[in-house]
Amino acid sequence: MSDVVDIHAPEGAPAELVRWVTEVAELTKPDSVYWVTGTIEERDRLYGEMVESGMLIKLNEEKRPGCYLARSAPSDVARVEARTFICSAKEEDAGPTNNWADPEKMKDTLAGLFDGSMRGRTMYVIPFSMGPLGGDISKLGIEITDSPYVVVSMMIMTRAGNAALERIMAGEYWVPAVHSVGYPLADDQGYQRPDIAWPCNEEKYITHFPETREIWSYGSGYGGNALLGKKCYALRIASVLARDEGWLAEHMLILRITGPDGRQYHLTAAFPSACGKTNLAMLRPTIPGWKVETIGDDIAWMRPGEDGRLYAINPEAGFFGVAPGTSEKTNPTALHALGHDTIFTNVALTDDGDIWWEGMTDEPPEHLIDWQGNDWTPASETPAAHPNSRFTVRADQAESISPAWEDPAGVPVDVILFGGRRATNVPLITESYDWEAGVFVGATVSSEQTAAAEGSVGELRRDPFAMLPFCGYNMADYWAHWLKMGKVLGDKAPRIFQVNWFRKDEEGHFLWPGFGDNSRAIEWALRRVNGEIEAVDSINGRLPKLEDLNVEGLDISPEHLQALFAIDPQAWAHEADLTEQYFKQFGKKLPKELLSQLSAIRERIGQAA
Ligand code: O2Y
Ligand code: MN
Repeated sequence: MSDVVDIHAPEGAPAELVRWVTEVAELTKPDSVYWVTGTIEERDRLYGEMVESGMLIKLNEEKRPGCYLARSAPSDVARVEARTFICSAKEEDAGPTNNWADPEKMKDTLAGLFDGSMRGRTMYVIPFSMGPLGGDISKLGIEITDSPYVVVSMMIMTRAGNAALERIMAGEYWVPAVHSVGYPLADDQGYQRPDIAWPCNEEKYITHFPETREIWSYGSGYGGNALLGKKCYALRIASVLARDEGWLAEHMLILRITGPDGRQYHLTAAFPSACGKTNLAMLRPTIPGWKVETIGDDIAWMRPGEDGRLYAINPEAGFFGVAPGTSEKTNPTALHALGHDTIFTNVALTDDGDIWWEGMTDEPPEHLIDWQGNDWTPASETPAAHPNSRFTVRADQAESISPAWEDPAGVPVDVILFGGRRATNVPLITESYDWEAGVFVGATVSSEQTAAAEGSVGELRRDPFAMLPFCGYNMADYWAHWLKMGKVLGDKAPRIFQVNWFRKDEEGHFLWPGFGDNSRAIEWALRRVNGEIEAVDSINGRLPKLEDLNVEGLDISPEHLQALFAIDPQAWAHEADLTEQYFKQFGKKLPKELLSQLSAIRERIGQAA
């Protein structure tokens, strides 16, 4: 069998691009190479081919026009952090919070795995832009993949196709990313096997090379492992680019908020998984006169503008959101966005060709086909939809999308929020004293573990800047970069706040209703930015005077309100000890400013005790 593949390079393709695609094709040995152009006809042809092959199920065209359901292999249902590697030349540049692998050894391992990995398949070449095409903050990439599901998903999640290729042809910088599901349809002897609905490999490697700015992903067809524009590029590789070029690549949603007086504010917010980030990105405020629009739900790229302020873009073009729990009550905006042209992965199928997941309705349907293709009834012991089942949908299908969401210049950021899931200690909202204190909050943000599978229940799981699995270099160097950015921005820097929607009373009930009422805490932050109100100094920042938090129309007792903001110096002394311990792993790289912040907190604890 011949291993020579015609790569069908488009006319005018730069030599470097032709060489790279040729090298990947010679290694992976696909049957054919196809360059993705990004047209609707191309997308629909791919959908048709995937329905034909059994990889997608077409949903009821009357109920959900243009929608499809994919069911993954049970072993390929989420990002695989344990198989995610930062392959920097020096181990210390990956740092203690990343899996490090020697780049040369990893390249050898990958060469073995990718050798012939696309036999019998089409190799797709997807040029894409992260961020509006041609924008100052945007960047280009090319993903090579053997998965048509990845192609149609990248068409939703990025600006993919000829417009991006033209910019690459014109000589703009681009990041190379190679992906294979690792399920060739023939071996080196030419023996063939049939394809399956969700090809993947038990062995998985999600690898990043920060020095050469490359991504290689093997063995998974799912989400963040395979749609390489998202976590791999827009966070892990982009965080390295941002460090070197003086900007920020962050795991943050972006909102535009308009007050009753018409003034517009922009807010970015970092939250660890399972803290309601998508719901906040599509917030419907319960306080009259305020309007919230979505600019991004997951990632923000932020760069100082000519006026010295920090400008943010959403590098993505779509949402890859968790389906379970999305309902008319929790997030009507998301639910409405999913009415058409959406790919659903691992949700349940109704008898009339529609979709369902836990939490979508109060009562489940009487019969479903579950995410693994089995009959399901309310008596079944397993969930109908996988807990990490997803929707992939264009961002502009959300009715909350802001007219500014594709502004290539980005939006000027007024406020940065850091949130965790804390039952105790952390107040509903706290304003950091200054940028450095805010960086300390971002660096130490944590959630109490709720499931035994995550470790000891109640123990703090740190997720600094919600970047733990996404920072492409040493976390302590990343904090130093944030501190440096604070110096660059000076008095034009956004104000930093910490929020916690999850504080509980002694009986374990949530003290705060959350969802749309989170707008009340945000309103307080914006009034602070506006200089309208005073705040009260406390151990870890400034707290609202209770009369300044708008609780009109909210059923919350004065005791609960007090409890939401209660600060126990003893508990904070314990937190400070835990922080000191946590910082130790970063050794000499830990910025001294963070130790000074810890001392300042201890001093304030001493004064409060
Ligand atoms: O499991 C996956 O592959 C998806 S993870 C994900 C998807 C969208 C937005 N954020 C995340 C995340 O893990 O932060
Ligand atoms: Mn995320």
